[in-house]
Amino acid sequence: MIKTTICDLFNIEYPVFQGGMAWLGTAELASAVSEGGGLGFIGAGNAPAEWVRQQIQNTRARTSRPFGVNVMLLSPYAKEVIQVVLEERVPVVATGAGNPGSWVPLFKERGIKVIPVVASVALARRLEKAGVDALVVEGIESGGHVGEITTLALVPQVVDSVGLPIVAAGGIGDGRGMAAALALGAQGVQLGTRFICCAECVAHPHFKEKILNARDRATVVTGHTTGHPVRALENKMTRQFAAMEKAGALVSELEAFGTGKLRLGVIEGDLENGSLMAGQVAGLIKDIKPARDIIREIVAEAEAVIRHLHVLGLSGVRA
Ligand code: TUI
Repeated sequence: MIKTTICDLFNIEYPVFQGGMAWLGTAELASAVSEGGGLGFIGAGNAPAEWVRQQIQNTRARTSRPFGVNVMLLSPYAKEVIQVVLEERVPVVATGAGNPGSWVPLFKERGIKVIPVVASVALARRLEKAGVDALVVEGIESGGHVGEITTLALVPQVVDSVGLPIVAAGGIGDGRGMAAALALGAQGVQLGTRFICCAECVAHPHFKEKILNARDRATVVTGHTTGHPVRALENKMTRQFAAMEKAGALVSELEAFGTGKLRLGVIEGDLENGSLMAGQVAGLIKDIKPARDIIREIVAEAEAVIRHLHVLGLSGVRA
């Protein structure tokens, strides 16, 4: 079985993380992934701090294994969510959509592991100096808020720029993707879209089905004019958003239009009017199964790929 420094650092069996998805990274999913030997994350998204506390307590009731909370730094509740993470002494904190640098000492003082998500070498370098434990390096293939660089190009550039363990994210949906990430110098992978299609995920069944039926070009990125581009499955909502942007809508108008749309899509299952954030690997996903089986299958497939490359004398894996 693939073991890397990520397993030792986070006290987990397999170096497979679940992305902390807003609305979907609940106690059900996070505990299932952690129980399956990976690292599950509660996705704080724009949720109030007390919702996050409840999810932390529910996760603890379901698993004694390590888990994390992903703090979305654009959230109006980010400060209060961080307070809850500190009070509850969650084992791991991840962050998205911003620079968590000033918070790092507070987490470290309480023995909380810090693994921010970055989409650039510059932020990776800054956060290494701030004392984080590891980095999730996320490419533009991912769902939700995206950077500008592909995983294939970004991961090796960050690997060459910092001395921290790296978890690759964006565009990884199976064991071939995991093997590729390890070949680029990452020591682990984070998957979001693949875990939407797992039995324990609270996503609406119609949303899961839409992912199963998706093709390679099913997603689009909107929101460049807001400064916060977002990848989602193309639908009426993304077409309306794009039309508003083209017509020169104000950021405040776009934000007002977007409010509540993620829940409408992924929880209520309104496939036309809701936002269906998902990554480019949507077209790769063909079944729904328990998180434990997804993790085992990905790791076993990655091992088979790496063995095959060794047989061919082609392996460049630095695990
Ligand atoms: O954060 C994510 N993915 C997300 S957050 C989210 S909720 C949301 N909804 C609407 C609009 C925006 C967000 C849905 N999906 N991934 C991690 C990630 N972080 N990707 C890119 C970044 C990032 C981008 C710029 C991190 C830092 C950054 O710059 C910070 C700085 O100060 O340099």
